[in-house]
Amino acid sequence: MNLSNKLRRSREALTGRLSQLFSSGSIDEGVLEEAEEILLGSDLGWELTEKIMLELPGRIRKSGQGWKEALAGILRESVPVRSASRIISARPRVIIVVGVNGAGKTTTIARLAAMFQKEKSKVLLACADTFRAAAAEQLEIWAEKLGPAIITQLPGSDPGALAYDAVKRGLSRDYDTVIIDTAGRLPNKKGLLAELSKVHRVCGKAMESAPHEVLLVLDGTVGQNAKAQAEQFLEAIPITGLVVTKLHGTAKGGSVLAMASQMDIPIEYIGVGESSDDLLEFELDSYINALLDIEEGKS
Ligand SMILES: Nc1nc2c(ncn2[C@@H]2O[C@H](COP(=O)(O)OP(=O)(O)OP(=O)(O)O)[C@@H](O)[C@H]2O)c(=O)[nH]1
Ligand SMILES: [Mg+2]
Repeated sequence: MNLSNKLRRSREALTGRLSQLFSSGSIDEGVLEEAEEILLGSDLGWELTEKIMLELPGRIRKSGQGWKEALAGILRESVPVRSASRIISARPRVIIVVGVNGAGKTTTIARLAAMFQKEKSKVLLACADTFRAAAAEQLEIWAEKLGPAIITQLPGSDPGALAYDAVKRGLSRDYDTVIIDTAGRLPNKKGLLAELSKVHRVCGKAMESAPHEVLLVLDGTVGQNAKAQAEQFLEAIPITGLVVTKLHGTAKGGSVLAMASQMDIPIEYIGVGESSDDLLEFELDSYINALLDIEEGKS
């Protein structure tokens, strides 16, 4: 299934409604007001929506472009392309995955493992969520299904020690990639941030250059709250990339573009469904095209 189909709900909410709105050919005040509502409803955010509302009428009138091409043009010019800083040469490449509980960390890790294994990478998973009893079990089920090795610890044990062991094992047993799952919730936020900061620090003790990446997983349906969430995690751990999940099944797919324009951190992957191959590398142009139902190559 292509990206446009995966983003069906967002595409219909945005493009379907805008098509209807602009079909009369007139762009009076009433039409513009409704267009603004539709853009905000798809979670593009105030900033981006304001910019679009300022530029869209003029572009349509002056250039004779259709609304869709005009809107795609504004989005392409307004949303910066940030490229991921992946240190793929490190061996093992150590990736810590963080995010609030339920954001999709464990699911994302399973999908990343599947993706890396397809590229012939030898993957070790580590569950540093020792707070929630079922966390290790959940990752173990994925590991069993997909094949990567896994290390876990009993609930209540030190997540830092586990991260250290994982990186050391990655080094001694020739793993290409070590992915560390972390807790999303502890009794208090301060405790969680201190724990993440420690996991980060001990990776560096086990291997000087580690961790090579820290991915923050954000639920795509939280919309405007994503930036505040990222800022909280940044207090504890230097995030290198974002993963936005659950975009399949939400009409708020515009949030990805809002995040991409508001945050300095690149969006690296998007989660668009339930199966293990539903994690895609994020590519801005393809995303805009899919959301606006523009055929690839025609933009
Ligand atoms: N539709 C959809 N569901 C997803 C996606 N990613 C995760 N989910 C679902 O979201 C729920 C939570 O995902 P987890 O991966 O367990 O989240 P987590 O961040 O590890 O949660 P904690 O371990 O509790 O902190 C599960 O039911 C997943 O199936 C996605 O891209 N699309
Ligand atoms: Mg989890």
